Amino acid sequence: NPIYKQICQAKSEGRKCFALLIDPDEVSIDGLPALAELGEQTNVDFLFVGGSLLVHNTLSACLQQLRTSCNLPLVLFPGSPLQIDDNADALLFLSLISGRNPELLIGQQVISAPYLHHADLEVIGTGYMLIDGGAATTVSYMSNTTPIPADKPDIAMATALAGEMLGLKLLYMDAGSGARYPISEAMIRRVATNTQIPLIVGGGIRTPERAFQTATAGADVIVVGNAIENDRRLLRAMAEAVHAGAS
Ligand code: 1GP
Repeated sequence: NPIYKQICQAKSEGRKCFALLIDPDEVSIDGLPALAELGEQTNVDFLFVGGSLLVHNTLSACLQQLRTSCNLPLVLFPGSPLQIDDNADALLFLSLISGRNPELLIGQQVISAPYLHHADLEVIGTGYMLIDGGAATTVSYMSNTTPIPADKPDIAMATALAGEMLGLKLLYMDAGSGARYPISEAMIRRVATNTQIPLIVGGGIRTPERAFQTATAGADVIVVGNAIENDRRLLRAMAEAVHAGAS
């Protein structure tokens, strides 16, 4: 079942999805089978895989290890066009619509499109929006863009609407990995109530309560990375909180 269809189906049934973000730089390959197994036991919906740099060049090994250890859908969340690998099921084809850096709006997509054309991957066009998370996180440095101010829900809403009108299939609002403040409920609600396509939200979500609030404010897919890297025991409560959410 294609990933995009799964996300849309869950949305139409009012079911919230939980995505665990795995940064290949932050995990040991040997530890992945246990994490994947725990992910299945706790009803994680998707494994997102990607990172800003991939300094250890372990993306392929990481995906292969996950593939052999579990049946969870593997979705690439690429930090660069070098992170294309058809050991995954799908790829979020990101355009950084919150920024004004043409390379990340269309330039890198032009470079990667011919490769993706021949790759065995479901490609999902995604409007990626960086929201200020209160710290100069890696992603705003790497992208050379200014994030949307956290207290300007109307800018987020207008940006999301533009992405939807351009025909993008998903929206991903990200406060950046390890953000000090996750995205406010007010901003999520403003975007969710004004758009129809599925909304992914992540960045700085550290507690099950926050995950629940994020879902209830209108996010369809809630992404958590750091908090689980720091404490795997949080995974069950996080996934349960997301699945209990409704909007
Ligand atoms: C980052 O949205 C993801 O791109 C997840 O962020 O690692 O802070 O959970 P965290």
